[in-house]
Amino acid sequence: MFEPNISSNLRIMGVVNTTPDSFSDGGRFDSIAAAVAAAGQMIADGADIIDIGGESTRPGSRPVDVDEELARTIPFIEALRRISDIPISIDTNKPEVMRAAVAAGADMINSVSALRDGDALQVAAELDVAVCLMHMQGTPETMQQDPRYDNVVGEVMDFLRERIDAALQAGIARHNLIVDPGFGFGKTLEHNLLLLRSLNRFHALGVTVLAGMSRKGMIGTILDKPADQRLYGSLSAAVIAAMLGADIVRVHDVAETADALAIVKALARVSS
Ligand code: 9MG
Repeated sequence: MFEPNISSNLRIMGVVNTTPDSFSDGGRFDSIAAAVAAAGQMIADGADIIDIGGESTRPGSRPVDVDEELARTIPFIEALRRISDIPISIDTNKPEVMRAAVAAGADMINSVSALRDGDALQVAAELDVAVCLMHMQGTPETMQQDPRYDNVVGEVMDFLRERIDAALQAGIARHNLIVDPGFGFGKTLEHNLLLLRSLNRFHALGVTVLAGMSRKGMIGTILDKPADQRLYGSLSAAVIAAMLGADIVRVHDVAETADALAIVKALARVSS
């Protein structure tokens, strides 16, 4: 019999990107105002964390330089911090951006390279904030070209175990660690589905578990629909992840996800 394993601390992370294609407008000031408005709406809709990124990690995307990433994210973090005390996550791999973001008011680092860049491990330890370590095979530019695994769940878990050990060795507290299998980051549809089926196994790693599938290619491939028509598929994926013990779901559609997860939370309140 299937028994759900619902987190007692299930949270929604709302995604706000500050890449130029995210907000079409005339200039930097307008885009900050638009991003703050988008984040404010997410907070009103039930977000528990806001994730802010200044470098796209979509398949095929190219890296941006540090000054550009700082210019896109730091004024936004400062502006959001002025209007809300919501936990803010900075989606970056760059140690300089991590430092500046935390100084501007961020509470968490979301590293899709699992702190493998430069002295990111040491910087994260020094900053003493929550850190998400995500699995990715390859880099965003090339990762979807021919991803291969012999045993995707085992290999992703081994990688995350190794990164947890590296983080602990660097002095990052275990209570600050979050792991994420990295749906869509160097994975075929089958790899993603195998990871989703096995999500409850990731709790054996002994830290918080985050899952992000919102609007991703895995949903688009199953439904044969473009990104703007993946809401119901994304909600289904969020509910499955929550039933399999995800503690944090990273999503674009906060209001709809909050309703979907309210049903999951109701289920957690009754025992079998
Ligand atoms: C930045 N980003 C895009 N997708 C993501 C995912 O699935 N997890 C995390 N932690 N970050 C992501």
